[in-house]
Amino acid sequence: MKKLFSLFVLAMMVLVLAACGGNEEAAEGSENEGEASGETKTIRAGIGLNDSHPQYLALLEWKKIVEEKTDGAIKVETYHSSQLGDDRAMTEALQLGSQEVTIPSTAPIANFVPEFSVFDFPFLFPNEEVADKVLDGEVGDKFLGMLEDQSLVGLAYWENGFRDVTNNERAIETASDFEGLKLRTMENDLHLDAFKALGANPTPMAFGELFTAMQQGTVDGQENPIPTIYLQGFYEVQDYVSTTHHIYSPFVFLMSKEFFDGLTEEQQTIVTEAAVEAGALNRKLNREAVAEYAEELKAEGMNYNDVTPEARAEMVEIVQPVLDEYAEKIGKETVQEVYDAVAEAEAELE
Ligand code: TK8
Repeated sequence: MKKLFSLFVLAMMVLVLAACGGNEEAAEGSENEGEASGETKTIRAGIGLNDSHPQYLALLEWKKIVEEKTDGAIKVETYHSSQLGDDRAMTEALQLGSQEVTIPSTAPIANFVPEFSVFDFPFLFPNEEVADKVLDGEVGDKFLGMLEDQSLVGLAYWENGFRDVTNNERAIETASDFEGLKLRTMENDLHLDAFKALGANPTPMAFGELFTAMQQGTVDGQENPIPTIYLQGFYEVQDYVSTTHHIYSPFVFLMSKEFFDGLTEEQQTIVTEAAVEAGALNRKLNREAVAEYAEELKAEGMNYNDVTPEARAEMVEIVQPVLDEYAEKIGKETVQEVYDAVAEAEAELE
């Protein structure tokens, strides 16, 4: 009996030592020692649009999913209205590790990865369904992979939307109406060159400075999707809105690569899947809002005109030499791959 009892005690001791050793391994071995010690990681997530925009509402949904699924191991602080800076500054902050998440349009991203300009080729995407298929498919993934060299991780594509022109001079009915217009553009050379080709006088400007610039007459107008035009109150300082729908603008949910690499595999899966899930909400809210907000803009006294397909076709013809020039810069094969993916998506959706 005594021998049996001693053996039992010995076995218990071995088990207890093994268990402790296991925990120490987890602490040392896990990519993030903090988790083993229960330390919370904080994500600073900033955007330029205000807190009524579908982009911010979807960011709050992302925060909710991530905090719930990580049981609070990750805490998300959300900032809107350019509180942490403009798109380029926030993207640079991710590269430096002083911010963890931002969700800019592809246009400013082209300053870090020039290939992203292809998504700002006017009239590339005929509708949202084709855009979703291409962006959420192989081609979209290939472009997200290009971000890693810039110390950035692209988790998902969200939606800014089809961009329309507002200004204080005249309705844009045909390409000639752009003549001499001082138009603010995003900080993207393709946007600048395309609007110059249309006869406008474009000025690149951070989004956070735009409202004041329109209020003071520094610029005559700008271009953004209807939800942004309405929710940012542009109707207070703009008289005309014309549905050029000249570009479908994707957002990219960006995370600092340094921060992403410091997450456990499980946390990486959680933040990525949450970005896709919240992105679906962003797209849904954005699309549901366009018709209602268009009516609101008219009710606020804006002169609202739809641009005809013929006028759009004329604009494409005028900017085509600019697109050919950028296709050379970006790589004709890369550009062709995107156009082929658009054609394939259209065929599948027919
Ligand atoms: C907001 C911008 C905005 C974009 C622009 O930060 O700059 O006009 O369309 O949504 O990213």
